[in-house]
Amino acid sequence: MNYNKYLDVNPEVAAAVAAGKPVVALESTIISHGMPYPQNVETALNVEKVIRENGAVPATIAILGGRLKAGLTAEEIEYLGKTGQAVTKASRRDLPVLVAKKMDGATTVTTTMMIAHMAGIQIFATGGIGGVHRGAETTMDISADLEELANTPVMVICAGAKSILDLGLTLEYLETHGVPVIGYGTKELPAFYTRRSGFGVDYELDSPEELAETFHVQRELGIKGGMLVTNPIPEQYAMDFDVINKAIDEAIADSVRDGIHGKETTPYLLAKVKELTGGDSLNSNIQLVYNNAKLAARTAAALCRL
Ligand code: PSU
Ligand code: MN
Repeated sequence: MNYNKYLDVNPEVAAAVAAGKPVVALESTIISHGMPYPQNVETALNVEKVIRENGAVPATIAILGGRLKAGLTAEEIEYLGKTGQAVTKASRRDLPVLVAKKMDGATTVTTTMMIAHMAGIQIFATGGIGGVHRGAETTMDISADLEELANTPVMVICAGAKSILDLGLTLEYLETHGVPVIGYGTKELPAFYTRRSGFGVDYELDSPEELAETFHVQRELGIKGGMLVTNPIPEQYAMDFDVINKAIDEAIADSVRDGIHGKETTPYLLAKVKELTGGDSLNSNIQLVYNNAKLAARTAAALCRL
């Protein structure tokens, strides 16, 4: 396979893609910015294990020394986890400078989709996506993740979006840009920590085979763009709706008071919510990522059978 000159695909991942075997992409902002050390590294390594146990090859994605990497070593994951917030959070607009200047970057949903696509990977598992922020009607803060979903043919399996965002406007944006939003075993958009949000999704699908077939048809129809699969957190790890929403409201009030904006907003809100809810939210976060990894591996396997 002739890869882009700035891309390094780890040999195991390259061999699997070439042989038409299942591969699942994973992002690295969740490691550097989404969780504290050392739980971030432990989780990232376990997610890879879950993917292997479910029949696929994991490809954690990042930018290291200006190289786009699809598939990291355990040492590279440890490095990203330990360096934490000091690694640049890399969205689409950051790539040219990071690569030209041979810098490191933790990939968001946006850049993970981009690099996965460059490496020939179609399925990507994560925790939550970015979206339209509350107050976006004046701040215009809309995550580049939504635009990437509109343009790049990768299926993103997540646990919905946190209600740090305006979930209603996020769904409107995805609708305008033609992104299918699928509920896995549900007709309601999950809100990351909780199985419910009060907002409906377009379609419910109930098996990895149905997800794979739908994505396959999207490709065969020649429709550009990705697909968003929202997989509710397992019941036993879900948080109390009122507890989590109170913490989120408080985190948003603090961010307004502290004048937080731009790419800092999401990491700031995530850290505040974690602080306000103690270890509970971290454990929920870890468990929902494992749950998404399992579904992604099975969907990747089903896609390979088509
Ligand atoms: N939402 C979460 N957890 C995360 C992120 C978002 O619940 O870790 C990360 C993801 O990497 C996502 C990025 O792609 O934040 C979105 O950032 P922004 O809103 O600045 O586009
Ligand atoms: Mn933003």
